[in-house]
Amino acid sequence: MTYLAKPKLHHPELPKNKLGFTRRDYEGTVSTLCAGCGHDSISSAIIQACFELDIAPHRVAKLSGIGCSSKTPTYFLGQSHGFNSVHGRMPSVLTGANVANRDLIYLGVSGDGDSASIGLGQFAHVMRRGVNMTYIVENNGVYGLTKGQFSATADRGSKSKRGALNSDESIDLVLMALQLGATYVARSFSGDKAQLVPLIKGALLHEGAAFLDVLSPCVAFNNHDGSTKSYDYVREHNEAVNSLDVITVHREITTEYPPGSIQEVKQHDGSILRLRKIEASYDASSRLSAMTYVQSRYDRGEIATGLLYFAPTPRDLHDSLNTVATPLNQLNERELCPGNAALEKFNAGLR
Ligand SMILES: Cc1ncc(C[n+]2csc(CCOP(=O)(O)OP(=O)(O)O)c2C)c(N)n1
Ligand code: SF4
Ligand SMILES: [Mg+2]
Repeated sequence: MTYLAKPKLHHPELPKNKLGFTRRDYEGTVSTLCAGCGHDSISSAIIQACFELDIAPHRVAKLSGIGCSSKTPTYFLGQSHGFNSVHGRMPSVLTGANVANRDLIYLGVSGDGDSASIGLGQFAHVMRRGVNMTYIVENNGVYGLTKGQFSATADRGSKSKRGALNSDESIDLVLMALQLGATYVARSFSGDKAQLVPLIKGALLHEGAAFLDVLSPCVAFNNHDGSTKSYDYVREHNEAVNSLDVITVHREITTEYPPGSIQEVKQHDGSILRLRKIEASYDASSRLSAMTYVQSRYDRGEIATGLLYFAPTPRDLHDSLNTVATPLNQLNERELCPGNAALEKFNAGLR
C-alpha cells in the first residue's frame, strides 16, 4: 500500500501557532516505512520545525529523488507543493523551480544513495551554485529501498547485513558541502530532536544553500546471520505463496546529550555510532576550521554533530544571476519579451 489517509478529526484543544495551524496541519499521510526507521523521526522534526516557525504550508516546495528517504515528503507537509523526481536528480529539478519562483521555501529531501552515489554530480553543482534551499540527506549508509547495498557513505570496513566487508573509502557529504561553498552546514542524528529541530529551523531561515546530513538508522540492518527474523531465514523456512519481505518491528532510537560530550548510540544491528556534539564555544564561522574539525573527529572514530559552518550574509544563485526581485513565473509576456528594439540594444552591447 502506498497511500494511507489520516483521520480528518482534530482535537479542538490542540495548540495552534500564530497562523492558527496545529501541528497536524503540517503532517502528511501515514508513513509506510519500517517501524522504527530513522527517516520517520526526521519527518517529525521537519513538521515540528515548520509548525514552530509559523510557516504557511503552501509556501513550501518539497522535492526529492528516489529511495525510502525520498518517499518521506508524502508523510509531512501534506498541503505543500511536492515533486518526487528521478533517482539522484532532485537538485536540478529544485534549481529549476527556484529560478522560476524565488518566493517559495525550497526543501530538498534525499538519501545517501540518492545524493552520494548516482546523484553526486547533481549534489556538487547545487551546492556550488548556492541555491537557496534546505537540503537534507537522510543518511543510513545503505540503499534501504533496494534492500541494503552499501552506499557511498558507508564507512570502510563496515559490514553489510550479509556480512560483506566494505572495502571502499566513504564519502563525507558534510566535507564536500563545505568545500563546494554551502553557506550553512550541519550534521545531526535522527533520534536527537533537541538538536535536529533547531538545526532544521536555522536551515529553513537561511537564505542560501543549507545542507544537513542526518544520520538515520535503517532498521532493516538487523537481518544478520543467525536471526530467525531475517529475510533469508524467513525465505528458507517459508513455503512461499508469493514474494514478500518481512521487516521486524523496532523501536525508534532516541538520544539526548549535552554539548561537548560524546554519546555512543547502539543501532539495531548492535553496531555503535559515536556522536560528538560540538562544544557551546565552537566557532561556526570558519569553513576551514569546520573541515579540520570534522576530519579530526572522524580520524578518532567520532561523528561531529551540530551547526558546523554558517555564513551570516550568504549569496545565493539569484544574486549571481542578477535576476529581478519578482519571481520569473509572475512576469507577463511584455516583461519577458521586451521587443525588437531592446534585443537590438542588447546585441549591440555584445559587439
Ligand atoms: C536511475 C535509477 N537507478 C537505480 C534505481 C534503483 N534504486 C531505487 S532507490 C535506490 C537507492 C536508494 O538509496 P538511498 O538514496 O540511500 O535511500 P534510502 O532508501 O536508503 O533511504 C536505488 C539504487 C532507480 N530507482 N533509478
Ligand atoms: S528499509 Fe531501511 S530505510 Fe527503508 S523504510 Fe525500512 S528501515 Fe527505513
Ligand atoms: Mg540510504
